[in-house]
Amino acid sequence: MYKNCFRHFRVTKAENDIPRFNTRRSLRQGPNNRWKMDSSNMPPVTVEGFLERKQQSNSGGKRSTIRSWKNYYTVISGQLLCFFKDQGDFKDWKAAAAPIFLHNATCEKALDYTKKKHVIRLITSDGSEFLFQAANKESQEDWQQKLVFTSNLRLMHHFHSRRKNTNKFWIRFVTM
Ligand code: I3P
Repeated sequence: MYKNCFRHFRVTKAENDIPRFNTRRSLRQGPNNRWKMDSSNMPPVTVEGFLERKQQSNSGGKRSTIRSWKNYYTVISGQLLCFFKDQGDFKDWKAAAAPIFLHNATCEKALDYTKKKHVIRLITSDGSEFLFQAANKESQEDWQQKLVFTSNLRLMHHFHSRRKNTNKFWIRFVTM
């Protein structure tokens, strides 16, 4: 069943270029392009803190046109990597960018990227590539470890379905 769901998920992302995995109740795009999440429905947070982020490529490995570094209060919640303006917005679960689905992503230290220190490269299962800069070596280790661990987890915390007559898909979080 999970295999089937995952295939649907990949099709959606290919169609839209960016991951749009709203949860029906727990994640909605609110005013000002904010992603409003319902904390009561979100899975546990394993790491949080500020990271600089740069998107190198979109889904399918297509070069990203928005290439500047942005600072986000970044959180791993379940198998999602979520982005907030600051800690206050995180408390309200008002996300500043679409979350990244970590299942089957690859993550390594970006040793070939020499312009900044403590940079991690994340490539998602649909071929999107992101660079993340941590504040120091310890933080880089911590984030990398948790990103790798989370990416390698079986698809078990999410359930998603397609609504009739729309192209929208949802992932619902289920407690297992
Ligand atoms: C980008 C910005 C990034 C830079 C990127 C630029 O310009 O300067 O910092 O990446 O270079 O396109 P803008 O802010 O106008 O979008 P690096 O820091 O990695 O050099 P790139 O296009 O070579 O990735």
